[in-house]
Amino acid sequence: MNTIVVATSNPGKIKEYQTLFPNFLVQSLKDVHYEKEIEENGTTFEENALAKAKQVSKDLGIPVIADDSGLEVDALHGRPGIFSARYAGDHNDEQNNVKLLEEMMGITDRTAQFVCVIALYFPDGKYYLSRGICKGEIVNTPKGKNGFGYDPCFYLKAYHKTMAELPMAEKNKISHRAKALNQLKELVYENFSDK
Ligand code: ITT
Repeated sequence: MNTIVVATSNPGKIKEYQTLFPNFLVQSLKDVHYEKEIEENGTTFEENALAKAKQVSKDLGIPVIADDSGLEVDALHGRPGIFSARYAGDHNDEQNNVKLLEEMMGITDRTAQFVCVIALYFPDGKYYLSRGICKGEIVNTPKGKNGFGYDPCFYLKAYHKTMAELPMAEKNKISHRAKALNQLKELVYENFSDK
């Protein structure tokens, strides 16, 4: 089976990529035994996605996908943004959600968006970037068990549900990640399939 390496340590992202690419074997950094630290010092999703994909692609000598994503809340002037994973603690989804709802207490403007930037990097230095956005609102009380990260706090008006109440197949039709990936799908099929 053709493989795609996604330069991520986030199991939630890997599950989604595997469902989005049913004909490929999607491998995480752990799966390919990549243990080197990856610096995410960028000031934008684009810079961080590129840094992750570039480092791993150069080291492994193969094309690599990376994803930098997060939640931008309008009333918080776009925070937590690129710091979404480390907002309250180190990659602690539960603590992040508690902190978010505390910060949003008493605020009536609940609008927010999920952002995902995907970088596809080739070892010869060629690369592509794509950005996907999904708009919603921050709830008062988290709901749902699916997905990961801020999904239980992210309400989708059209579905009357939080992102964490949607089955993965539904999330994958409308998510920021799916939208970003759709723009790169052709390139992935061209470059990752056996010719
Ligand atoms: P890698 O860098 O190893 O890929 P990470 O979790 O650190 O994993 P990011 O720096 O891109 O990745 O941070 C993404 C964070 O944004 C993630 O941990 C969640 O808190 C949030 N996030 C991104 N996409 C999300 C989604 O689809 N649903 C809910 N939260 C999401």
